[in-house]
Amino acid sequence: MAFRTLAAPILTLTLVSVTFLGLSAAPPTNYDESKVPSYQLPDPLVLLNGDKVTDAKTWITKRRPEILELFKTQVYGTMPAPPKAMSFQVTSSDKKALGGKATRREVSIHFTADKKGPRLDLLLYLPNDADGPVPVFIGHNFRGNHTINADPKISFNKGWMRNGNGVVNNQATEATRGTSSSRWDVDAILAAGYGLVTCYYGDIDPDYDDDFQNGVHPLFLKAGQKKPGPSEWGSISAWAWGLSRGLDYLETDKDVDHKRVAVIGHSRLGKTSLWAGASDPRFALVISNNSGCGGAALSRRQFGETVKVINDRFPHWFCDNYTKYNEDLPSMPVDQHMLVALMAPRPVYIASAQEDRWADPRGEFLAGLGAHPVYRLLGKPGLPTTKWPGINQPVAGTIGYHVRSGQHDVTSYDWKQYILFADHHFGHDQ
Ligand code: GTR
Repeated sequence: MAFRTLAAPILTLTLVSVTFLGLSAAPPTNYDESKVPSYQLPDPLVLLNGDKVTDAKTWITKRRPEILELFKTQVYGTMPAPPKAMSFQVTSSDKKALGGKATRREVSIHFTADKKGPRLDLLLYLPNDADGPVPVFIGHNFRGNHTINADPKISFNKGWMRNGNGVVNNQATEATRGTSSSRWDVDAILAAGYGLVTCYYGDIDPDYDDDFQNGVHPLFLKAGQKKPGPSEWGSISAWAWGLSRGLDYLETDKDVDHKRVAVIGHSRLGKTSLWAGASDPRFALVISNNSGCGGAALSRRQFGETVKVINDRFPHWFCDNYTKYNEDLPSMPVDQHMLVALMAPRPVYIASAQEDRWADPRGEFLAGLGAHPVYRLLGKPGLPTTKWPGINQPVAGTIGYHVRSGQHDVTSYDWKQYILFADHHFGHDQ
């Protein structure tokens, strides 16, 4: 079948004759490169009917929509249109934030007319010394807006909070203020002339499996429907949808250049930023930080976390159809290089961490490489190397990549690369 052809000869580099797929239904976590099973990636430039895509028009009008539809119905689940009753409420705007260098703005996005329904609270920091509308980074945070900076005036989130990976209906305490600040280099972002927009992913959908009884999902159930259908949105789609609603607001904010919005996320929220960038072309630049399985990492490598493991542990993240591939990856019509390819021709940055083997750093690089032919078809440089770069040696074309030393995390080193990448593509450095 067409989608079982190899995407590019370079991807055969990882192919080895050892196949452990048949030995056991649930193989142990593999961290041994020599035990990566033999696999063939679907070719992003071959239509499901077998026709080769040789021009940009066919990519744009036929193959891209086909791949997008496959990710919607087979992986993350379809998303609804924004609710008609959606409204934006600027709840505060203070020019004296962070010692006077930024404006802190808070905005509630209401999804229902009565304002009692679920809502998404955005926190914006915009540099005060800007000459006009500024480009921004937007991304969800894991533990509430009040955790991203020690600023005592950030509104406190009283909603559901996760506790580690456990399902705990835990309320944040004041002591959590600023506790995630190492992941949000607000000073570097502002100094480089960018704004930061962040929101708490739990506002959109608390991150545990409850058959979607809370968050935004119930707002969109059809009469008599109890939960989303097998091809309808799971939590990652809902979180991505929330980022698009954030962008809807940014389009109305005169201090933000909404044509230069970079979407960013870490880990499960890196999967989310990729899916947001793929499903909403208004995001001008896309950043995946350590997104791993179901994010940038190639699923067929089965290195670290696998599709089966992620579906078993987090049944709510993807649509139910995704479980069809738990034990049958060869039949999956996509792999994650095709998710990266959906960003083309827009710039996309994939970041790995050396010790984050669970997320398969090499597999994240190979997904970028697998997307490269699509960028080339569209006349963009794509990824400037076919060789997995060394530690702390970023490479950047229209696809950027680095593997940082250290663990699964977002650090100032990562932000430095994202800012340089955005500078280049947003014309800040010209
Ligand atoms: C892990 C999960 C990963 C990653 C991570 C996170 O438990 O297996 O896919 O998403 O959580 O989001 O922190």
